[in-house]
Amino acid sequence: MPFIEVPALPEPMRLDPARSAVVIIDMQRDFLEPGGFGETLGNDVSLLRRAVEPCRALLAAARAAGMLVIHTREGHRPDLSDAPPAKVMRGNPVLRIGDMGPMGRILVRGEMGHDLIDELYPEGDEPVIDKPGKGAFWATDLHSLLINRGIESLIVCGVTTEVCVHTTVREANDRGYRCLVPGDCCASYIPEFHEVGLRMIAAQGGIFGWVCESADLVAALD
Ligand code: C5J
Repeated sequence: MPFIEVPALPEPMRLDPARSAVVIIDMQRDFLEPGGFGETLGNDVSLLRRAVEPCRALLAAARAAGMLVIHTREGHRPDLSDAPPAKVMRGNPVLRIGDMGPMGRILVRGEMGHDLIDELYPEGDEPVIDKPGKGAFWATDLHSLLINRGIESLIVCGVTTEVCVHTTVREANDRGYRCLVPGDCCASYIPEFHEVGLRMIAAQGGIFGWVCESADLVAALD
């Protein structure tokens, strides 16, 4: 597929689909379903559902265009040796990371809650990056996986906008990747943070990247 141009802020973005990857951040039960990490922190997890259908449609278009699709999951080793005490002990949640909840141990790899939601489950050999932090580059092999495939632009989707999506976009920007964020493919427990988070990406001439509507991206990939 030749270069595509996507209407975006702060300006239209030109993308080479062969050198671009879709990165879906943390669309896990622990964040989207009742009884998981997100709910233990006092959040209304239903607020994240709005990103599911736009992500599903974008994934279908990206797969049809032959693009690389990568999924991430936030979580920790069962012995929590990669979980900073500052993260485990913060706040006053109903259950802490590692505690047993209705979907297994909270934010622990291999548990039901840690896995991706059925609607956005990886297909074929799509890589899944297990990350202990907020950013998808910290303590993972994502950067080498992208370099080795000649990827220069990322389409970053998922949850939550101002936390793991933002951290990943910032990390990617410093590593030289051009990032496009389809805003409706992201969501937050705090809707105003979602809105401001998207504005922060595209502000100052696109200080972290570009922001678009997923329908425009899907149409460009068609
Ligand atoms: C959070 C995430 N919010 N995936 N993780 O702790 O945004």
